[in-house]
Amino acid sequence: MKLRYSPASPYVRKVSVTALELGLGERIENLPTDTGDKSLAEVNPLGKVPALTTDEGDTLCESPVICEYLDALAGPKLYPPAGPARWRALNLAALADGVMDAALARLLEVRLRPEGQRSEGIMKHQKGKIGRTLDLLERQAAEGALAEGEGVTIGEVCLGVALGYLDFRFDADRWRDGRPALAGWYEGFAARPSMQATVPKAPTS
Ligand SMILES: N[C@@H](CCC(=O)N[C@@H](CS)C(=O)NCC(=O)O)C(=O)O
Repeated sequence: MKLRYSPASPYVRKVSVTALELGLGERIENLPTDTGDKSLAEVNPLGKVPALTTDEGDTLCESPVICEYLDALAGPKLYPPAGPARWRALNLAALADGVMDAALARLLEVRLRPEGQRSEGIMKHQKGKIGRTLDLLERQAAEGALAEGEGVTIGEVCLGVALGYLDFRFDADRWRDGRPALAGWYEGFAARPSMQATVPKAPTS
């Protein structure tokens, strides 16, 4: 399989962590890709990474689809069967994806607009989404609702990657302050080999 890849993208990291958790690391070739590349638009008309071309030659777009595909291929492991546990995992994944989306939107506001033209309102709006979501997850972590060890699901994978992205891009925000349970959970999750092998490298996207 071939993965359109950027080492700084949290969505790509989510796919890579998923693959490693499933023992699929060796089967995926990372193709470093600039999102402005014409060749990316040929496989994914949305022009986004990640995009995964399967051994059958089909290209899957969007990290939630790719992660579920990988789990179907080598699992099931990260997606619980139909029922409450599955909804919990998918909802956690959706919240964590929302944190990534808000963090990326905030970053792009800083990156793409010259100083003077940036919207403080948009940046505050995105920061608010992240803060409220992390407060909810702090309460869940304090209740022991976040899985560890062999019990982790796609929800925890997405959350771990989202928190790692905040460290990478918005370290100065100190998301751990006032959230000791979430910080404690993340410390354990970040030590997993799949996370250690995928630490974001270059501040380029
Ligand atoms: N919802 C998508 C988001 C992917 C995404 O936004 N990737 C960024 C890189 S972090 C990208 O390719 N941006 C280029 C663009 O939107 O044109 C997913 O989960 O895969």
